[in-house]
Amino acid sequence: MDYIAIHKKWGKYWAKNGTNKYDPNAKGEKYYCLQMFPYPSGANLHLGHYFNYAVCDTHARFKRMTGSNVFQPFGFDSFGLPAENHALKTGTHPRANTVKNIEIMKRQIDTLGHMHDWDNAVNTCEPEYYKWTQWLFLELFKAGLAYQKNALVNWCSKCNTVLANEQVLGGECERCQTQVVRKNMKQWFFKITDFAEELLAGLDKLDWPEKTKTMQRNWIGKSVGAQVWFGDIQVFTTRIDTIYGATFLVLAPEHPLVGKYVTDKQRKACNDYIAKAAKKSDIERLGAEGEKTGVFTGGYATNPVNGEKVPVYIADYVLATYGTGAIMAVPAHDERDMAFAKKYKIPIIKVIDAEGDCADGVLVNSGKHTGLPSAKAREQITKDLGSKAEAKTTYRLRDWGVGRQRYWGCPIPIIYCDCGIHTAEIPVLLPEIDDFKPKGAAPLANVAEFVNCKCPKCGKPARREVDTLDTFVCSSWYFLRYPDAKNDKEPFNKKTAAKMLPVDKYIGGAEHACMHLLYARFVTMFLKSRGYINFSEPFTSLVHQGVILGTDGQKMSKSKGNTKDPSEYTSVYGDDILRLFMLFGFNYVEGGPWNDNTLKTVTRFTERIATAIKDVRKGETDKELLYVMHATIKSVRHDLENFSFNTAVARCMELLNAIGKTAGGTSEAVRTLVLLTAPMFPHIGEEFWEMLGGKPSVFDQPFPVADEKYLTRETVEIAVQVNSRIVGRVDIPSKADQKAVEKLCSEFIAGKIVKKVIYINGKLINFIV
Ligand code: ANZ
Ligand code: ZN
Repeated sequence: MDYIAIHKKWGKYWAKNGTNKYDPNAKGEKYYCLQMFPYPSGANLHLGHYFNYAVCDTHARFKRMTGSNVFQPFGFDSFGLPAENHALKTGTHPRANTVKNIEIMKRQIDTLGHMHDWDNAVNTCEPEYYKWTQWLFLELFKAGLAYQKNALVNWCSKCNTVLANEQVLGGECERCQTQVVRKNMKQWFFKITDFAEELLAGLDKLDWPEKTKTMQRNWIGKSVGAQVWFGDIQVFTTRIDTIYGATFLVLAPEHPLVGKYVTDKQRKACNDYIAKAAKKSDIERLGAEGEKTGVFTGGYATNPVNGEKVPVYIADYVLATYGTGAIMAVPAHDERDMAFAKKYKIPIIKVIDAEGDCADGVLVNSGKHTGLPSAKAREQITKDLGSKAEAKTTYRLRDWGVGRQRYWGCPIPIIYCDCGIHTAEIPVLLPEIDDFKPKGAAPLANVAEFVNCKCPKCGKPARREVDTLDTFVCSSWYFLRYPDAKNDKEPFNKKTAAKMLPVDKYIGGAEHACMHLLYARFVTMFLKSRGYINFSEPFTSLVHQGVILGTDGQKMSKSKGNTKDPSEYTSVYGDDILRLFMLFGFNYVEGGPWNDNTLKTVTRFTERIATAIKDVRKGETDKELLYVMHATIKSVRHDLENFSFNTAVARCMELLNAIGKTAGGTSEAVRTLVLLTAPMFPHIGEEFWEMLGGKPSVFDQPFPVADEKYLTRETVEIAVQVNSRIVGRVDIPSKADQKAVEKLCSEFIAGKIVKKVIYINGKLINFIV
């Protein structure tokens, strides 16, 4: 087959006839099928893109054929570091690069047969889009949820920018692996913490991978406990039941009360320690392996439950940003406190009698609370401490730092004037400049025409904000824009959003579990709270594709030299065969190492379908083929619905084999096979449909429906064993019970004494004689 010619032919046909256009008024229930949009940083699509876009398109086309009105838009996440770093490397302007790359990627997305409609495309670096990203910022600002504060931020000295906590992996910048340092800076934040409880509660109802939900739960990190005052030091604890065993307190090195407790004698040691701690990342500080270090302040506080004096230490395993930045340490029941107490020779008092050291149990050594079970004791002690304790729930989730000191991003629409901080008229356009290199300060600060403006309130000279927004802000709402991508009056029409959203199926990498997916949920909840939309969860159902590894079993990467260029395959076989190969060669959610042995299998399969079409025989379909055909329809429907593509292809191969074996007519089965496989190789599918005499597009045909009445075979063949060795096979009526089967097998046991019969329904009978 001339695959390349087939691709050209149908690509042209679709373009000319608008086959892939989305008609909001077409019949069928809307089905919003969305794949995470790509960064146009490198020029060419890689195999990961194919695995996401081409393979998922098979699901979308299947949904279309089963009667849904499928909306499967496409766009580009084009602001941000990847595009900017690429531009820095190649020396070209990020805009020029981005525009060029988008054109190339668009062509590739077209040729791979993705069923989308460029009329609905979004491109986040264009003012038509980012004007509304700025609108979102202003909405948050007006609601008091976008604010500035001085904060210790994660700073990457190579990217010259602030990173969100989520962008720091193992203490390193997720992009360039440079050690991240902490820097105190005034930053813009979104108050995602206001939605912590809703973000947590919403997870229960979502059809998402359990692992991803768990990651979000841990990231939000809800802790139910109490705040307790040891004098003026307030600690947060989840185990107030252990308070009689609190033999010391620990303040984070950054804690504001450190100065008050440090004695003259201890001052130098403390200052040295604080300086050292400032250089470590939170991850290093919390690491379980690391030795617990700290220093005595020389000061003491009072345990409110028994009036005893406890020494106050500084240690970096207590984080300033969590809870109250101070803890009561209970070495008998907390591993870190134990390690610390042993090192500094602090008393260890056991106060809980339990299976494990850290488990709940019954209180001992605990004054009047002795004998209470832990849960009851937590309640009672909190109550008995009166104003010195208070039940408290905390979250690990921090507000989202959104300011970036980079050029290639969405400008923050804020104006500073001596008379105050004001919102700017949008869009605030990103100026086209030549020197966009990061210098530690925002590159926009050097662009006088941009910075200098008139105060919208008093008319005096004022200055624009020069930080740009984290690119995750751009992608936190794009799914709302797609159904209304050309709207120049508002970010999206309320009615359209109500009709088209939420997204029914969202597909993308698992690495987005705690950033993009959390931010998008937050923005959705926020917009709902403002009455713009009527739903609080953007993505009803989520699928993560697996990772495709190199032939060596390692993650594909240029540095390892194990990458595969898709064009190596597509230039010979066209995109459809690559798609079919990916469908067949991998478990979609598991991924796995690249192995092109099965490439032959799928081309042979395709060629053999072509032959079956040419050799099609009129006449009645025999019973056996009808059975296989309907069983295949049933499985393929299930598999394409559930992203089990490899098994769907395998079942179609079985049907093809059955067609090859039958003595009866084949036209009905061949027609069914062509319809079942069409979504798996869309161009070839159209060609096959035409070869059968069908009128294009095959994707306007209904997907075959299994008829249950063919799914019970009248007879089945079972294996007959005597003493567990196979002695023959017999055909039995499929409804026959064990007694009837035994009778049919009597010839095998003639003259023998049967001691026991093992019958596996419809498969095997074993006579023990
Ligand atoms: C006393 C205690 C006794 C604790 C015990 C635990 C076990 P989660 O569940 O993760 O919220 N903690 C509180 N603030 C901290 C901070 N800023 N940095 C480091 N650790 C901090 O953990 C809550 C527990 O972590 C708190 O309960 C506190 O130690 C510690 F047998 O208080 B616990
Ligand atoms: Zn002013």
